[in-house]
Amino acid sequence: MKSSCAVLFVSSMLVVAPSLVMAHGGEAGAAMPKHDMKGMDKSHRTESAGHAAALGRPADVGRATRTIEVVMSDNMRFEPERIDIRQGETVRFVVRNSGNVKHELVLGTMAELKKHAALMAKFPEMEHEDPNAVSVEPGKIGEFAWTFTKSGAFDFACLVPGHFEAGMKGKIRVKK
Ligand SMILES: [Cu+2]
Repeated sequence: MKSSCAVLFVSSMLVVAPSLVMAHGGEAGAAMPKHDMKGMDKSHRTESAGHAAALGRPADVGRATRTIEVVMSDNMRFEPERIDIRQGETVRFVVRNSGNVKHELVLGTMAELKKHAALMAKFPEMEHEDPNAVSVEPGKIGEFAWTFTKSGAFDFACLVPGHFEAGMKGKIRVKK
């Protein structure tokens, strides 16, 4: 109860803050960087929903027809690096971080992942809340489910700054 009140308070502050800034023209300069960052994050999220469309759609873990375990390690590799999926399958990804630093698994196309990695380099603190991604702390397990509605070759990667560049990526093949 207490925490949901806090969340409500914070989100209403976020809604109110920009109009306060507008009202006090003199403060607009100081508030600008934060406002820009918010706009940035928002457009980034919209874009991520676009990633989702290229591969399929988010699903409830409980509706998964198949579970795939993926291990992420500090040698900047996913195990397995190649995943074969049949079109229409709903997959529950159980993602374990066996390393000592945070890793994440983000589904997308290579072009989108590269663009996203560049954004992460600029905003290292950016957290993923997107349904096509999971961030996992060291020693922990995260999961999400995804329905692969389209056939084709797709990709996944860890977009923690430097990891993608070090080769932390894998391939997904969705067969008809
Ligand atoms: Cu990583």
